[in-house]
Amino acid sequence: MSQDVPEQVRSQQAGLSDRDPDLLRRMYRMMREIREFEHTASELSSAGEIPGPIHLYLGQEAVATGVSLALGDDDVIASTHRGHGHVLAKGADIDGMMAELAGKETGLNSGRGGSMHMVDFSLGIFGCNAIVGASVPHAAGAAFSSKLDGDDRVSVSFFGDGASNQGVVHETMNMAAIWDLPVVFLCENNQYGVSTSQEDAVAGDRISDRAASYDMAGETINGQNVLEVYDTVREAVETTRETSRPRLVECETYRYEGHFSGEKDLLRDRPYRDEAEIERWRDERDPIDTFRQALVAADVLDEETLDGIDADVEARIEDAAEFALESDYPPGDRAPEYTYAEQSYPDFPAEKY
Ligand SMILES: Cc1ncc(C[n+]2csc(CCOP(=O)(O)OP(=O)(O)O)c2C)c(N)n1
Repeated sequence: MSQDVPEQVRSQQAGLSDRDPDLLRRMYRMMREIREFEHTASELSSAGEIPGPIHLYLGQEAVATGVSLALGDDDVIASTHRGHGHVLAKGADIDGMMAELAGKETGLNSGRGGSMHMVDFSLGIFGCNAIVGASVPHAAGAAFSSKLDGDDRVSVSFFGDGASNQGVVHETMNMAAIWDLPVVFLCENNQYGVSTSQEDAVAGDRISDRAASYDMAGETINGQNVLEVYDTVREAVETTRETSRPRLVECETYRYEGHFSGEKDLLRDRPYRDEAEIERWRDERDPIDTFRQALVAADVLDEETLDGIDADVEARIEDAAEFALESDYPPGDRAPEYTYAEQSYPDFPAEKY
């Protein structure tokens, strides 16, 4: 391998030809789908077609992709305010997601939830969440229920570097360790919590070091390398499934866009991070570009095939946007529907718990 090949490409190229080509194709396609979905969502948001703010996942595609492909269909995820990528990768309907963002009746949650409240229990998607850190107890709760039910589902909670400082995260890790819950705590360290650098907000060198306090394994990996995320999380999930011991995985990643869709207007001339820093991550460590270069260099997929996937993905997301725009809003008098529960857990097997 030439010394001119950037490290981020070289590390992904090693051993590529021994891997399942179908899995590699799925990884590439999934990352492209997330990126295209987010670009389109951003355009729709700027055009006023999406009510409320959205938090884009651009730059972090390798994490959602690597994690989801390492999970079984029945495994559970609990997501954050930056959840589109997680939900898409776990298999949610793309049309339904786009329509949900636009607040339409055809949306994944009938347009009542929007960007930060997408849920699909049938796919093990236990919801995105606007409360920072809340995905962590939710995933642990799902893991507790798996344990009581005696099934072998593992739950994954996505949370950020900012959330890693929340009390509820630490309480939950402690409880998960005491109760032997099958949960993987998946920290996406994208370097910032709103405008605060994790360097200024997180004590210690690594968030994963905190795992030791809760008697569980913890590691920090390169979240821009989809193969590394997949391998690490697969191993973590399978060990957790076998032992019912929780684990902590920290993925180092980066968000390209602002904290939320309205950030530019809010900040004006007071940036909290350097443009050069953003460019460096984009140029040297982009998860999709570097993976593509590695696939081509290793002769696993050629440019033409990859261009074909790109075109296919673009058409699919365009269709989803059209579907969302052409769908109807719920009629005003039906807006409160699904907002309040009409009955509570009629089938709840109280005697079991
Ligand atoms: C309990 C709580 N505190 C504060 C907020 C406001 N808030 C929304 S997102 C965010 C930063 C979260 O940072 P991080 O966990 O690193 O996730 P990222 O946005 O980087 O994906 C904050 C403070 C909130 N929504 N909930």
